[in-house]
Amino acid sequence: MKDEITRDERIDNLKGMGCSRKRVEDARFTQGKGNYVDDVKLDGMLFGDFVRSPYAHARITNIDSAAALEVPGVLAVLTAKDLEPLGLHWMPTLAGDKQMVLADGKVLFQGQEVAFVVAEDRYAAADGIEAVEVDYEELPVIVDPFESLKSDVILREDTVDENGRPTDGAHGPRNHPNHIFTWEAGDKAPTEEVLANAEIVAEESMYYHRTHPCPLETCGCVASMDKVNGKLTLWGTFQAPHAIRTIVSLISGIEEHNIRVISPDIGGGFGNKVGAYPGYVCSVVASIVTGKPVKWIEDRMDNLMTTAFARDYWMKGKISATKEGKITGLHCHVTADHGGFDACADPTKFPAGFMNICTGSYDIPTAYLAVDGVYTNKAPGGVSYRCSFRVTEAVYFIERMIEVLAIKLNMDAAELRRINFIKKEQFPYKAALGWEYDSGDYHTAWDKALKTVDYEGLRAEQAQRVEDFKAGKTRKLMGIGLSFFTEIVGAGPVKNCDILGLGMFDSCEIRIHPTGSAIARLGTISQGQGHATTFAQILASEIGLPADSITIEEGDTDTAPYGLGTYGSRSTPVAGAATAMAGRKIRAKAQMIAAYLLEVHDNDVEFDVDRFVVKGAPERFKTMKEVAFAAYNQAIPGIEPGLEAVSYYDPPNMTYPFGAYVCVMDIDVDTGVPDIRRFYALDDCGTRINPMIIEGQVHGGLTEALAVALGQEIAYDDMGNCKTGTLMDFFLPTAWEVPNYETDYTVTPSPHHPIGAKGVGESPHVGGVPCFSNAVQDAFRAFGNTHTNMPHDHWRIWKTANELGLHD
Ligand code: MCN
Ligand code: CUM
Repeated sequence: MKDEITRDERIDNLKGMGCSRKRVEDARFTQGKGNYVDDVKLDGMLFGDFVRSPYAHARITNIDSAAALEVPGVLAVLTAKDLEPLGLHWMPTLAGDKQMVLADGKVLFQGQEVAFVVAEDRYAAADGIEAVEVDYEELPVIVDPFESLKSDVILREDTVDENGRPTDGAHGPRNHPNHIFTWEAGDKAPTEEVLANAEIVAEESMYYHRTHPCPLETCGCVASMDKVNGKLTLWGTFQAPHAIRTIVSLISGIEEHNIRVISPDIGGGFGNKVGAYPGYVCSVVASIVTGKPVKWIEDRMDNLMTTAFARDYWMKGKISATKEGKITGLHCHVTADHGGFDACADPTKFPAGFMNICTGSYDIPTAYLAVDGVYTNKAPGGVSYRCSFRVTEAVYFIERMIEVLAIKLNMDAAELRRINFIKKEQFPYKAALGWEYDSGDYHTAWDKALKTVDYEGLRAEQAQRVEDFKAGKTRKLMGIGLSFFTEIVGAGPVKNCDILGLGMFDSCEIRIHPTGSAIARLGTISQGQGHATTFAQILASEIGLPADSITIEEGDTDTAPYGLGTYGSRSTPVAGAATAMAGRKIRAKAQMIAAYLLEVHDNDVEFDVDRFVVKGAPERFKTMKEVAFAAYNQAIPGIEPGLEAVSYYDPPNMTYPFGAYVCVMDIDVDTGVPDIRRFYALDDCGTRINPMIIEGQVHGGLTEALAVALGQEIAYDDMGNCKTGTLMDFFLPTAWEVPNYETDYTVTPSPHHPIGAKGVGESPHVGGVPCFSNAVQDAFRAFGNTHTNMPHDHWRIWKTANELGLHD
């Protein structure tokens, strides 16, 4: 048979890996046809909402629901007393702590859930909330973690024995009632020795402020208990639907096969939707009690004030080097403010996430890290916002320490990085704090970045600007922000990563239909990342059917294979690998079918783009489409009918994407307003599946990085009032603040991933925050600045200028 199209055209037709395939999900999103949780509307559906505490720390002496129950449309008011007999007034957190579902005698943060009002609609529920009378007795409030560790005030009475002494926590002994854990990595004594004897030591303390991902869609769910057949269906904004099913089963006692969890379209997750929230539990209970579906959807204030915050890390570092700038040691201590409950969502063995990647991209022989988790009167959470499990904090820390060291050495910060990078030939590289970096080529990326932006030229311009400023010719300073980051994504090997005992593998199941199209289901769930587009591309390349003929489905636990969900940029490293492996199983069977059809031995055919070809006889082939039909149409001796495969993939290691970012900024010293003139981002995420989607991820992550670095904060006053609970006070950047981003790449494939891909979703945020921050700090370097804390809003920048005497 003669080919009607060329091989290149056949490759193009697949829209496989490497193609900037347009996002298949956008047709419905841009036309208002998405199906979000709040779009789920069921017959007789009720609405539940919370009475929340106005106080950050108070004892509850009485709750009177009588008046609320008189409000037209209000059907029930649940309090901790109602949940207690069911054992549901507290729930386990993903961090091994427990959390009140509804206030059990006291509240620990402003906005804490006190009672759940169930009504016929949202308006009646709101009226009901107003009518619930709660008597509070105020208690002393602690919002500072350092104060907390010194205080006599015991925040969590459930964590002390009868003498008020702290009982052991999930991560070992605790040294104070308000202390949660100490977590260490590396070698303490040798590191201290290196630091004590070093030629140069730079020290700095920095605060990575509390922030919040603030997804467009807030958290919510619809619980529907079908009492006739005993099935509970739970629609929700879940980043990990299977894990939620297992947790709901464990805490409710409903058998897991009777629970169906569905994550429909999700309007952004960013880590905010990983954890389990009281709203889920209360909705389920309310549905069981009333026998009707119950919806709970946060409003913006609920979301900002009470669900998973990010960061709140106080980091103290020491870094040592030779006079020539070769780094010899790193010491880091973190005081981690976890709020009222430790509701972080890290793998079990990592209470401070992967903070021990804080040696960064540098060959640092000796290092030590200790993290102390602390309770305060703030909202719980901790792991969210494009963080890769605290990698954001780690990278901010090391990229600031490098700048501080450069100042101390009076050295160029780009050069200091270059001479300390882990070299290409050192990979796989075993870092001092335990990780084995799978691959990297940092020098190539760095040189490319610096060359593209004309780094030397920029420094010359900056020096001239300083002269001009001193001569009174300008009031604008110029900052050059550098950052080089290494991420650790793809949790993770089951041997060291689990959540609540569930190993962090992931999965893909593929069914090929007779006519040569397919459906693949995964254990992950897209929240905007475009999985339906990109996973089909992986498969197209693996099995030779066009991506346009492959449906990707995620998020329904009744149909999708068990997986641990989407966060920590793990979908590509783990589920993407499962997809490739399942595709290869399909191909292996298809090869046997093709060989049978071509009447040759299995080994005499080989796969080529979209077909199996007889070796040495390219005119003899069977296309994948033909093979698919044969799988259902012919009785092939020794081969079962059908063409399906499933893969559960346990990655041998994480993947280590990296990147080189440069930000050029002009700062008006009199107004404190920064003007981002240029932002260059080079990312290396290994094999690139869809360059356009990667670029979109980078644009989004950088914009969120800009937000965090330049103004966004969840701030509290001394009484524990959240000062930033609305979008009036919480900075969300718009097109107005966002610069044009230049993106670039290098490709260093992961050696252990079946297609060499590494994750990318969080990289731009992880690398972007220090880059923006370094740009601000660098503008003031010539005037004696070493470090100021984020967020660098106009006021704080102005204040820095003022303190440096630039307004005199
Ligand atoms: N990709 C690719 N080639 C690679 C790596 C990734 O084409 N080498 C594509 C993937 O196929 C996928 C996207 O890039 O379509 C992101 O993939 P990955 O890096 O594996 O990250 P996840 O899919 O696991 O997404 C999670 C990550 C996290 S943890 C946060 S937080 C975040 C982020 O994604 N939340 C997001 N990006 C987000 N983007 C949107 N729009 N919405 C969110 O909530
Ligand atoms: Cu840590 S934010 Mo993302 O992992 O969903």
